[in-house]
Amino acid sequence: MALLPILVAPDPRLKLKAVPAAEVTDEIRQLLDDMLETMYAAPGIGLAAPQVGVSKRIIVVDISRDEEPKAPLCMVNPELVWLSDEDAAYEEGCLSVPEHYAEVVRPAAIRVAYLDRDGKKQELETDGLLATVIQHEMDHLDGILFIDHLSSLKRNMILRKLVKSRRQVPEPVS
Ligand code: K1U
Ligand code: ZN
Repeated sequence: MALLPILVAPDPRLKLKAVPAAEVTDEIRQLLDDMLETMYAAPGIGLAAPQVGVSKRIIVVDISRDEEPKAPLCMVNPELVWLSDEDAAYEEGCLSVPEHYAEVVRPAAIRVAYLDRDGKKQELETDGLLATVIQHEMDHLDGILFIDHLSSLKRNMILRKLVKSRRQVPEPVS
């Protein structure tokens, strides 16, 4: 297993539309394991492959609490097949937009079709935080960050702060 570096906005690789995985191979299973390890270490409750520089339609999610057993979800080529008419607002964060949080409104419940780590077709209907995190991660697959759901004023303020804080970190000596 390996910890993967997480890209930070405004990295242009975060704005690309990811391509479907042709099939679930051992290489994809290794990527899923590395993404889970990276997500738990961050710590986070979700991670999409584009955040670690891999432009493939793959996400991992685990919203279990520290005191609960781990409940990792691995989704390859996820597709939203139903969205509720009702909306819900959650305070969202993102490992690629560190130290910034904002309320985002999304459909409250979803049904998502995907391939599991064995390449088997699955469907999951869910709501609450899990529905929010899956939609947030699926947005990453289309190059969309949670700040793209905010006003351009708020988004640009956050992006300027991220650029400024990156300038203050010394470059690693190579
Ligand atoms: O960067 C990401 O896509 C992961 C992101 C997922 C997310 C969080 C909240 C709402 C929508 C999507 C995170 O995990 S940010 C970190 C976080 O929320 C968290 C970290 C540790 C414990 C609990 C939450
Ligand atoms: Zn994110």
